Amino acid sequence: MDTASIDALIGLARETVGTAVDAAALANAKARFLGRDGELTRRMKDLGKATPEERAALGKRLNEVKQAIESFVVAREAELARALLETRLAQEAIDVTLPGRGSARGGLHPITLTIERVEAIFRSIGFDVADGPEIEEDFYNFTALNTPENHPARSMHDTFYVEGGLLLRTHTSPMQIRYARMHQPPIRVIAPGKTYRVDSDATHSPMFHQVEGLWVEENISLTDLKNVYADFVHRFFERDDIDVRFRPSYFPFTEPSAEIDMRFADGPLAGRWLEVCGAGQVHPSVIRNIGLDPERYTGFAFGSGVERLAMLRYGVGDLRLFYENDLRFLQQFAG
Ligand code: 2NM
Repeated sequence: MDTASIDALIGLARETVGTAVDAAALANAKARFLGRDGELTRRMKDLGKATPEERAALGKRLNEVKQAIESFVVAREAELARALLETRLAQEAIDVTLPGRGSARGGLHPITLTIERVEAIFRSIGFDVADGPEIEEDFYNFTALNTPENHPARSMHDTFYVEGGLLLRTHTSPMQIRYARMHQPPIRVIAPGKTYRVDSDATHSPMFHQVEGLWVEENISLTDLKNVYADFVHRFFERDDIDVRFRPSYFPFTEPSAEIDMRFADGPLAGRWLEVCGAGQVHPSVIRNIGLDPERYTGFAFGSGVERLAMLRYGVGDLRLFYENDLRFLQQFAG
């Protein structure tokens, strides 16, 4: 075994190990020289064939070569690890100086904003806010409200009936009936929410929102109703130049009944009477149906369309804008 071929082996190993492109190639290169059948291993096995005089020097030299090749492997391992780390660092780098993309901000729907506004005003006058089911029983939606069995509002042309003799509430008053039967006078409550009627055209939606109010106590009169509602409209529209008037009307649940109109002195609607509310003195039968004596207790009730209030307050000309959810419309209300 000649020294030249051993020197050549070192050069070959340095080249092969030093250019291994990844861990697998490096393992192959290592095996090629140091493995069981490796080129160096073979030479070490051949050591026995050398003469005793040669053997010591040759053995020493082969050991040096082995250590050299091992050091090439360790060095290449370190190089590959560092390269891998650098690749990862480059890939995972985040440029913290890039400007952010920002995020779109949500906002409350104008109908929700209107309901919240109405609630805040009536709470400040001492009203509670009732809640209740949108799928109702006939009793709370009609019977307790003094609506006769043959009243047209009960027909399938006007009311959505669902399974089990239930219906979609046609006004928010059933919430007030439920509330009034659970509380003692003085009863001061408003009931806002969704209502449903078989009705659909440019000015009617099968789903719309109402807010109704009810005040039952001893000695409560229509004067109180007019004062409360007039106070409400002035605060709701944030203006003093509003007149309010009552016109005779009819509802099964109030007697007498009235429509409440309002009129702005200024602005685009100036001088026009606008119908904003139905109202009246609570019918004695309704007082009885909420468990009270109509000889002792009287009260008033009213109901307004939330969409109508929102259209007047925000100057919205078309009811359907509230239901289409076009962001160009909705974004104008986002706080
Ligand atoms: C209206 C008009 C008139 C009303 C009546 C009641 C209750 F609960 F006392 F029976 N709640 N709301 C009422 C009265 C509603 O809406 C146009």
